[in-house]
Parts: sequence; structure tokens; C-alpha cells
Amino acid sequence: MLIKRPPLAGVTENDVTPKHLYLNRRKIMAAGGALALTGLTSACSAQEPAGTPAAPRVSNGSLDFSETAYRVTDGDLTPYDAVTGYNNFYEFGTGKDDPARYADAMTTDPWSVQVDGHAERTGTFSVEDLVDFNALEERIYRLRCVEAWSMVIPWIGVPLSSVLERFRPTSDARYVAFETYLNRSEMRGTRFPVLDWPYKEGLRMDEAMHPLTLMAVGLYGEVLPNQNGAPMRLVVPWKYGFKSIKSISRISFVSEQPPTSWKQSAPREYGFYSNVNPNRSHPRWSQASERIIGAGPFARRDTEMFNGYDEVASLYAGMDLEENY
Ligand SMILES: Nc1nc2c(c(=O)[nH]1)N[C@H]1C(S)=C(S)[C@@H](COP(=O)(O)O)O[C@H]1N2
Ligand SMILES: [Mo]
Repeated sequence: MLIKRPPLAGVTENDVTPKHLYLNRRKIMAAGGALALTGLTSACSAQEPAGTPAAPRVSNGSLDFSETAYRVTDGDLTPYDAVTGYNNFYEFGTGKDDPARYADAMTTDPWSVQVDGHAERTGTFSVEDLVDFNALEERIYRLRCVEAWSMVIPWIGVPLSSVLERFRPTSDARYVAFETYLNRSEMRGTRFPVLDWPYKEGLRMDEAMHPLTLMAVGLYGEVLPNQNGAPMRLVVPWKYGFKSIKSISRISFVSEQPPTSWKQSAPREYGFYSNVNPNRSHPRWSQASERIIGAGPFARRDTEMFNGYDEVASLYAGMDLEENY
């Protein structure tokens, strides 16, 4: 199916000729407020095999993402307004529109990330220390929420492996744990004990280093809106959305499987792995199909194993994924 890239507000397709995104330190600004409509549409008109992405071409400080879409997902892109208006970010409330309404209160600049544990380099780092802004890629990934809905989003980021390698993790680092920033005055949802704050997530090291795993800093050609996890968040496309932790402020290299917020709060419902699996129902609902957000009230699709990203299957060879949910 064709990937259609909807124009951003106030921009018609005719206005859009340049295929360039201009980067200005942490600001990702699309040229003229618009994106590579024509370029990306043709680049993504067919299902393409996953592979090593071409490096974005850089000229005069501008990046051309038109040929770098790493993995083309079938289905239309979710409209920008749904991507940024229908969110889970419980630190700002449990309603889907709470993050869009309240996340602006979060200070994202300056931002510091504590890196600790089994690595040769540890300490406190800025976003620029972690992410090479000259190596950004655009990747169109489907994000499948455990609540049985999904969105297809053009993310901008770098492979998480390129972030983690900077710290030279040692052989004792078998897992990597992440924490979200916590500021109770900026995050009104954290006044309630919905989860054990700060929000915590984790990956096995091989999952973290897998080339599909992204550290995202933008979407739709823009810097990440706060409600989507500014200034940087994970996107782990073969796992339920809650593994894709937002607004990361701590990264720890650890030897044991780390505690994760959803598993802690309801271990029978949410496991550490949380791979998208249509064959294993959530105790309270089926995972066999999903609602397509932004495509009308009745739009649904069948859920695919690993959310369709089959290339990760070998990570779980020999594991019982009903046990290790
Ligand atoms: N810190 C934090 N990260 C989070 C969440 C959250 O509540 N807090 N929700 C998760 C869930 S359940 C989903 S489905 C995705 C939603 O990402 P999106 O709002 O950018 O689509 O973020 C995940 N990351
Ligand atoms: Mo979710």
C-alpha cells in the first residue's frame, strides 16, 4: 500500500519542493514548515526489504532524508494531529489528551542524562553528547500499543546502539535500564500513584543493540513534541508501546533483568519482554487485532507477530514466548 505523507498544517503539496530538513543544533526544522512530500512518497511506494540504511546526504547543514527511510511499513501514515494529540504519557495524566494539554510544562532544555553501571564511561551527559545530530535517519515504524491500537509514525533518530556504544559497556552489561525524567511540579500525573515513578523500562542488551531499535529525537520532520517524549525516547517497534520509554533521563548498564514499571504494577498482565504477539491475549482483552488510530472509528487490522518486524525472531530462538511475555 502506498505511504501517503499528509501535508503539515497550512502547507499544500504545491508549496513543497525541497527535500531538505534543516538542523540547527537540537532544533529540527522542516524547510518552510514542510517535509519531503513528493520525495518520500515515491521512495516509499512499495514494501522495501529492511537493510542497512544509506547515510543521509548532508549539504550546507541540511539533511536529505528522502532515501533513508529504513523500513517501510504497509499502511498509511497516521495523521500528525493524531500522533501528537492521542498519547500515553501517564506522567501528565491517564487521559489520551492529557499529554497534549499538559506536557508543555516539562523543561526539556537544558536536559541531562545520567549514565551509570557496567560501562567504561559513565557520568552526566547532554543530549548532544548522546546523539550524533549529523547521523539522523528517518524511519517509518508502526507503534502497537498494548491497548490494541496502532499508529504509523515517521520517526527521526539514531540507532540506540550508536548511543550505547559511546559508553563502552563491559561484558557484565547484560541488560540496559532506562528511567524517565521525574519532576512532580511539572508532571501533574505523578501526584497520583498510578505507577511507581519514575517510569522505568529495560531491554536485554541484544535487543537494545538491534539495528531496528531507535533513539528518537523527532517525528514528522520536527523536534519531538513534549507529549511524544522530548527530548529523546526509545522506539522499539516489535514490542508493545509501553517499552518505548519517553523523556529519558537515566541509562544504566546492569547485569540482572531490571524492574520495569508496568510489570511491577501488574505482573500477570505485563511482562519484561512484551513482544507484540497476536497469539497471546492480555488477560482482559484479545491482542489478535488492533484499531488504526486516525483512520475512522471502524478501521482495524490484524496484529502481526513482532508487529511485522520478523527480523527480530532470532533474538528469541528457543524461548517460550507464552512464558516470556
Ligand atoms: N515515560 C513514559 N513513557 C511512555 C509512556 C508513559 O506513560 N510514560 N507510555 C508508553 C505507552 S503505553 C505507549 S503506547 C507509548 C505512546 O507513545 P506516543 O504517545 O508517542 O504515541 O509511549 C510509551 N512510553
Ligand atoms: Mo501503550
